[in-house]
Amino acid sequence: MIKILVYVAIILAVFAIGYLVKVYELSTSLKGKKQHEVTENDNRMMGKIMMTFLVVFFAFIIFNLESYGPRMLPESASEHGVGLDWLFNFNMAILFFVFVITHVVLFYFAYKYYGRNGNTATYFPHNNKLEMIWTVIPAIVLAVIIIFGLKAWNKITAPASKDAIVMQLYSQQFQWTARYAGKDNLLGDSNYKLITDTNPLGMDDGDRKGDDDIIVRNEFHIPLGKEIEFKLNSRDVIHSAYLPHFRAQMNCVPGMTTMLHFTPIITTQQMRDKLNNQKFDYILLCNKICGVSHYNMQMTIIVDTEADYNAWLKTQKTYKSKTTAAESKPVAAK
Ligand SMILES: [Cu+2]
Repeated sequence: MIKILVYVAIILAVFAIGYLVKVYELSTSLKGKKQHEVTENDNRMMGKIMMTFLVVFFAFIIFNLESYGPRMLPESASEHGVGLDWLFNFNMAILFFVFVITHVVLFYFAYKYYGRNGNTATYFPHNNKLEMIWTVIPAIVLAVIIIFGLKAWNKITAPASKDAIVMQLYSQQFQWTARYAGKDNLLGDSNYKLITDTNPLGMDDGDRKGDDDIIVRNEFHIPLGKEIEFKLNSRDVIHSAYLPHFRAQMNCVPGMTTMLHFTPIITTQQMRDKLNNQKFDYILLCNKICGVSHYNMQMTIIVDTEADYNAWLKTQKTYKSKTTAAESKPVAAK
């Protein structure tokens, strides 16, 4: 009911303003003034409005920075992410600098040099020096940004080091499965044709490399300070593995293997202490709208110290031990 009343009030207010404008126009025509003549007073008023806008606009920006700044991601938990954050801040600093200067000048000049009767604008069609300045300076700044960007990009997309821990992240509507390559650090072969209810990754039982693989759902652990190489696959549509705290993202494309790698530098517990939030967890998200439950396609990541990681890994069953246990029930897993 209140909503309807508010709408009615807004509509009536619009009508009222319309009528006021009409009354004003009639009164000016009665006074014998030209209806659309712009007077010096009007220009001065416009100048003041421009100045007011400048102040309100920057107050609004500061308010937004204050209220939404704390919602930004915490410091990077991966090695390369530190450099990426630096690059991001470097770009933002340049943008903010230019943004503030251009806007202050634009609105302040509109206020200071409002149209005065009898004043004419200076005819200023061309100035080589000025054009040189506004071409060369942005060109240099852009070149610096691009060089820094390319350097970071080349580092991130370079092949992972040979001793990186190999893992697979397998995406499907709407969940993630993680597979560790195990002791041999080699992922066993898999084939989508072998997928069944009990073999959701389509593991090839004939490939011995897969025997020591470890498959986990819901959450996976990675060790601090060790490079992890993720091989990404998809069972159905395009998904995207997004690990915001590690500043990493890569598409998972059906029929091909994509890759990303990073080195975690802050454990889950350290990050919880830093953020003063003991419920904090790193997260793997899907960042491609892949269907109705896309929003809930996520997996928890735990960054452990190496000792904790090894202890956790020991509690996990290998693919071989799981399958043999399933085949010959009472026999204990190897
Ligand atoms: Cu998805």
